[in-house]
Amino acid sequence: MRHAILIAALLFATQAGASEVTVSESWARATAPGQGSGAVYLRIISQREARIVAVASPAADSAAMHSMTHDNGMMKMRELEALPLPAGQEVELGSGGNHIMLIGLKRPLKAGDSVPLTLTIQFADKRKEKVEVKAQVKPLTAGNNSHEHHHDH
Ligand SMILES: [Cu+2]
Repeated sequence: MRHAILIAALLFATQAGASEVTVSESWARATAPGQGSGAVYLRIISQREARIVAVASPAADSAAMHSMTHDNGMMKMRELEALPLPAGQEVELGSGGNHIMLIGLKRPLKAGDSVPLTLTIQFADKRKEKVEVKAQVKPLTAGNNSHEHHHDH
């Protein structure tokens, strides 16, 4: 059933021209044993003005968008209600900045696995679209090593 809906959505997207939302370079960093949360990074571009309003993953109890700022050498993460996607402009959820946090991982993220993720996109006309993403898990040493996550939940 879910597949039928997905195929219908894809056919519609093809008829409409091209998919309006494109995700690329999605990846997650492998987690250390005992680490309860993980971060996912990706690049996303929407042809029309939109916002990411929700994220979800079957790999974790919950998922959220976070922003990260450095304040006097202290790293602070804040949950984002929504992430704006200006029309035609690539937005990066990257290490060192905004990211998607998986909280309460059901099992550790292992290099070579992939993490399924659903992004809920809302366009300016209030119409919503779900975008399925499969983030590749890369070794712990990938990306910016100084980006450590300390979540106390
Ligand atoms: Cu975070």
